[in-house]
Amino acid sequence: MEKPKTVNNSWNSLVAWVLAGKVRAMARMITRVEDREPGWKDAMKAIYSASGSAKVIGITGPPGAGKSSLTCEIAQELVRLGQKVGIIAVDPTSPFTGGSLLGDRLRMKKIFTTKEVFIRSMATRGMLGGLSHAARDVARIMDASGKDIILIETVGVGQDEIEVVKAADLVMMVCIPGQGDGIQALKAGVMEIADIFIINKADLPGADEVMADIGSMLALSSETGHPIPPVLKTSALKSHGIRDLVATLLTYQTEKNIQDFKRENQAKEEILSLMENEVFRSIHNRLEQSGELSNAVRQMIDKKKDPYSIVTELLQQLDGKAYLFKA
Ligand SMILES: Nc1nc2c(ncn2[C@@H]2O[C@H](COP(=O)(O)OP(=O)(O)OP(=O)(O)O)[C@@H](O)[C@H]2O)c(=O)[nH]1
Ligand SMILES: [Mg+2]
Repeated sequence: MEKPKTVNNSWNSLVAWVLAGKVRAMARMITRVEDREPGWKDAMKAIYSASGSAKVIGITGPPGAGKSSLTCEIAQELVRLGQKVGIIAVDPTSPFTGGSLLGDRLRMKKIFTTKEVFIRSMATRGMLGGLSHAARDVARIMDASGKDIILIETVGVGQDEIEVVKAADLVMMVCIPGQGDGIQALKAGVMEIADIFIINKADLPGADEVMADIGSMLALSSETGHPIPPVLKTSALKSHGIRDLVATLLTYQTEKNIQDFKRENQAKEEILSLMENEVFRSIHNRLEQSGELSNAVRQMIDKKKDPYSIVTELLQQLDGKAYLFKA
């Protein structure tokens, strides 16, 4: 069990600097929270009330659709409008971590060195407590540190990505001309979470066809009573359509009942996943320290016991706390 504690000194000053909007402190706090350094939870508690005002935008779409390029363009436009921007790139191979972007190093450098924009990359694997949780923590730290808009760029459109963008207030789905069958593939699970559709690379042929495909697909789903999300064309390469897109992002209001529903689900998921991590960690530590885990492993390897009985017995020994795990 963790003993109750106040935020220790090194956390104390760090938290104060984060709340004062200091970039280095923000970076440091993110790392320490990601590493689950002792006291991380108290530090998160301490910043919680200062968070909640930033708009978190998830940017998802198939690999190579131009998510990073668009993120860069959007960030620049937001800065032009006086907004403070945080970017979370959930992708180890993201151009933000070393690749080239539109072959335009200068522009990238410009955004890297703008003090209004803070960019943070996050590996897709091995985040303690899960990816969605990690992204949420990072966004919350940026938020408390005074960022107005937080852009989360994911890689691909798989289950992990859906998890990540679930932490967002608004989800932008980036599509491209020639995606054809891809649009069909998007249907599964992703369509429901997208609030805005972008057809990027509209400088290439076929943009109108994709727009029509998406339009008809959305018209079908609107029969279920959902409002039809806006569909916009952009070219990150030529900086076309970016102003309209940003204006839409800034003014977009999810319908009140959908927003409430989303918030409730997000809160519920956050509480449950924190709980899951904590309960598991505490039981794991306990079994490890008491030697029960290694005993059990031995018994299983020696075929003296099966894993099912082992788990049932271990749970029964947990001071009556086994009820936590009943179905
Ligand atoms: N023609 C054209 N090319 C673009 C546009 N936007 C991005 N690209 C190019 O598309 C390629 C992929 O761009 P990225 O921004 O890295 O795409 P991404 O979706 O972030 O890619 P991953 O993160 O790898 O999934 C690059 O070669 C870009 O130069 C656009 O509007 N038009
Ligand atoms: Mg990218």
